[in-house]
Amino acid sequence: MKPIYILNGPNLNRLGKREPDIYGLITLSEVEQMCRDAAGERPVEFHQSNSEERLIEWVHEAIDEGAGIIINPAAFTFTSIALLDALKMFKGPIIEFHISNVHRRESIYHRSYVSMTATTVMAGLGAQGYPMAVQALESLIAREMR
Ligand code: DHK
Repeated sequence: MKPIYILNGPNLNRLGKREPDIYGLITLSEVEQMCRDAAGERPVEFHQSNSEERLIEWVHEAIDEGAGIIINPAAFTFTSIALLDALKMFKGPIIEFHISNVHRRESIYHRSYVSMTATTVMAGLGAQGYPMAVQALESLIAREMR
């Protein structure tokens, strides 16, 4: 069974300590465990980096190895055409995930490059939304939706 890739962008390594009024108190390692539990027998590649290059390299790996991608690109959502170009090459379903409802925040968080290729967007569910994204991704994979 091909793995799913769960990729997290800049500053998410500080989850649990970072602006808890916006991002909550759950840590990224707790998020990882919730995702692995939700994935069941489906292998999971769970990664975080503050580097755009590293995130793009994991997308390239997913292009060759992965069944689906959940990506919280964080600030790169609104800045990176390079990340968009990498995701465009992925043939499986892509869920763009945001812990907060970016559309209810400052205008710098309103125009997403990733949404130009993502299959769907989940935002505002909090960190508890990650395992829901895993279930949604499994359904998209089963329906071969891109
Ligand atoms: C996380 C970030 O770091 C911000 O740059 C985004 C996103 C929102 C989140 O809600 O998960 O805008």
